[in-house]
Amino acid sequence: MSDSTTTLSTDSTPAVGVQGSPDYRDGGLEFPADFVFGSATASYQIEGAVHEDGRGPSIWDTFSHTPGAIWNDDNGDVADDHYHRLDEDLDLMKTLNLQAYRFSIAWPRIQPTGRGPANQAGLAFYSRLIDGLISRGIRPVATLYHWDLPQALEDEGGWAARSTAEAFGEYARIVGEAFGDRIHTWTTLNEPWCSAYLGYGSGAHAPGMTDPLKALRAVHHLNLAHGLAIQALRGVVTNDPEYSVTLNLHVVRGESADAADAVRQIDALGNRAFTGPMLKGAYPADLLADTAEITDWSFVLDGDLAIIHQPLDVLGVNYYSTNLVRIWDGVSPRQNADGHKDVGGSPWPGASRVEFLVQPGPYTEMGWNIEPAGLEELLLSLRDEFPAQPLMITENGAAFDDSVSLAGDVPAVHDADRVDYLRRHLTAAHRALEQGVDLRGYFVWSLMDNFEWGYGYSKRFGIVRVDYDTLERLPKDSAHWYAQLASTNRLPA
Ligand code: GCO
Repeated sequence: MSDSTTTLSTDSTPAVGVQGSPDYRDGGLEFPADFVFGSATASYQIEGAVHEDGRGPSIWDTFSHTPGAIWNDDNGDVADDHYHRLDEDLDLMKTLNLQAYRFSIAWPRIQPTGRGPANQAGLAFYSRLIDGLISRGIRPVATLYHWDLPQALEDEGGWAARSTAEAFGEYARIVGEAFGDRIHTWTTLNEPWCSAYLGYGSGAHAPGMTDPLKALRAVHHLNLAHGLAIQALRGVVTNDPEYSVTLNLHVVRGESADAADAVRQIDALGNRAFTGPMLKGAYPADLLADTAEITDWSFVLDGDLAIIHQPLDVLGVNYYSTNLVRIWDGVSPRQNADGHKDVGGSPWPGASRVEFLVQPGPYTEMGWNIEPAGLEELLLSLRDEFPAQPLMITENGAAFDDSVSLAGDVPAVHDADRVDYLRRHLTAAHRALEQGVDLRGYFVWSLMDNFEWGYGYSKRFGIVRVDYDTLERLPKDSAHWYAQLASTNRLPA
């Protein structure tokens, strides 16, 4: 990995000035008094109750019930049963001293077919959640879309169709009218990269398609949906909320200086396809050129870029690990270690000459390399490219093969590897702060073990364990560690 070229944009500078312990295991670091510590979840991953109170089916219901699509044929029918355990989970958040909670609203609970009047029972559930957070002093951070598209909209073309973006604007208006007096931060989309490229390109996520043109159309319609949603929210809310979007930006490193073009292509598809229109009002020219054999992008209509280019109070950044790429020689077996479940299709339309190399460990249970320096590098490169843009880490965390220890008086989960992962990434975040990055907070993924998409319940990301037989919650050592951090703003020694 010497000579590594960097991340996010071809003109950004590699991270410099790394200080303190080289392994990022600093302790005792103080975070600013207004730095927010929270945790994150997503509706389909935790709620269950998929047939209740008028909820319509989503693409994840359909996909997870497709034999072979999910490990062990797991599905989210029950998940963590959060829908029925809302009060218990709110109390749990309070005992963990969380200052903010990032949750997502299931569109099919609000509009069962993605169109038409609001389902009052669906609104009532999230209203209880929001009020329960506020009464416990926890800031509500609401994501409008964490991948559970109403199936009826998929049947009309899903994100490959412009009409889905237009429907999303209307959904945002309904939710804004209902909760626009109480939400602290609105996040339009979670990781549109995954919705577009895993959903319509690789087929690893719902709706499970492998069509490069649809994937690129989805990129644009998700971007458009983001802009339409912010416009709709701004028109109806009555408090003074913050607006954001959450992106899974890719830290792309080249195997050698010769790999610069591979880095550039993945940076274009993975990062600038979203930051370009959202933060600069234009698609990058190299992205359009790289994908010219697939599409001429004529689905981008006059006026769309102005809609998408909305000022954001905060840019949400999800970070887990890095990517290492080079140009494939076309002869040796092509490596494909981009960290995503390989089900046949490619999540990188137009980048068939790029290969993703296996990186040095250690790894989490997802097989993702643990690289806290990548988080520091990402934050610095964002600062360099978008100096005026405040940032928030909206997801960071790790799956490990936890086990319950019955050795003490009470059962416990001694997840030292997760505590170490969190400490190292929070050290990286702190180093970025010291170098002038306007970083506002950190949300650990996840509050509790949950349905990890294509991997079902096999990967445990929670700081709270969920026993999937009894649905009991058990805070792991990492939860106690994080609770101390959240109450003191200081990394425990
Ligand atoms: C994502 C999603 C989460 C995942 C988490 C671990 O980032 O993919 O936001 O829903 O569960 O990232 O893969």
